[in-house]
Amino acid sequence: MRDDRLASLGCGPVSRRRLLGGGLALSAATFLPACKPRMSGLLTGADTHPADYPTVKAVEFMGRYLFERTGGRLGIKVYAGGQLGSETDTLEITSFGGLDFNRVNFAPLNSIEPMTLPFSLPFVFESVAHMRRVVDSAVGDEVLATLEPHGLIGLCIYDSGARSFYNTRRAIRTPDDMAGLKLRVPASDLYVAMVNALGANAVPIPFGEVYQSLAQGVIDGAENNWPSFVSARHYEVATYYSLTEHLLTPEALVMSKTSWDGLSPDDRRLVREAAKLSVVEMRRLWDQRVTEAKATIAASPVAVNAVEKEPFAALMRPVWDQFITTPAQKSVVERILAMREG
Ligand code: BDP
Repeated sequence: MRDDRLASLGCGPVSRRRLLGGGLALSAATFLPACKPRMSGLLTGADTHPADYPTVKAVEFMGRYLFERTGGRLGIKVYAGGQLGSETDTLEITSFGGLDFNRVNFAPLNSIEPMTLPFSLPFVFESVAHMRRVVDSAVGDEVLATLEPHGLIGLCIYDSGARSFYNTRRAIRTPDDMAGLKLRVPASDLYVAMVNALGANAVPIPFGEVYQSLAQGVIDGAENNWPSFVSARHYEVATYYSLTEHLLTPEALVMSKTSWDGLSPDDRRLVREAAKLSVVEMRRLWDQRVTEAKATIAASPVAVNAVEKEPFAALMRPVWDQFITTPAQKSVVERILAMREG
């Protein structure tokens, strides 16, 4: 992250060595912010998506709610478009208190907390309705609560539709069509294993670098939902979108525990209330956005093809056993499956 942006967040750069010297284990960032807690005023948020994306709009909705309810004492400024860095980097910054809110996919949370893995399993959710039922149940709250020891307060869960494969080379109809393709995945070992299990080569790259990597031929494709495929302009270069719909992994809105601890009990209740209401707003915006994205693709040169999902599911199934190993994870998976209709 650029120093002037950190400064605007009230942060000064601290060297990695100083932090490590202080006994902290860091992975990605060389410089991390040392920030004053902001218990009131304009709270900050990060999102990898552009300013008009439903997740950004939902958090801004939350900010307006807080602003109105506190007579202007609290508000949220969302730094959209990945301007503060990749989700992995901004999560680290959030857990150290350099950002107040962060909206991320569950994928980067997989490497932080194993209890987030059940939501990222291929074909675990049978439909959007099933995913919503699960995240609205106690399971959603329990999984969010597992983030607290990592310095993150899980506030709510947003939709992310179904992820499908797209690429620059050919329509994917059967797993054989995946052979040898270099496919971008988010920073999650589960995604790497899942894509490699299909015979492709998984390449973990931050979301913000995918367009360029596709355009330069560094990768052949990626996988994502309709709205991301369109808003990140990946469809301009990857003209085959194959409806594998292998993941219905949702998104999480988290708050820095440092910032949370600085709030009064009343403000905490208000933040939770605002987050809950933002889910309703997000789903409304999301459903609209999916319809718009499909229309954009229908009017573009992209070839969309249906896929028989069973052979993909069968090859991906072993990753369930590879990544779901503890009784607590198994119990979450069982509860997810028990909420299926079919
Ligand atoms: C999108 C998610 C975003 C992720 C991105 C990805 O909304 O949070 O960063 O996928 O693939 O669907 O990295």
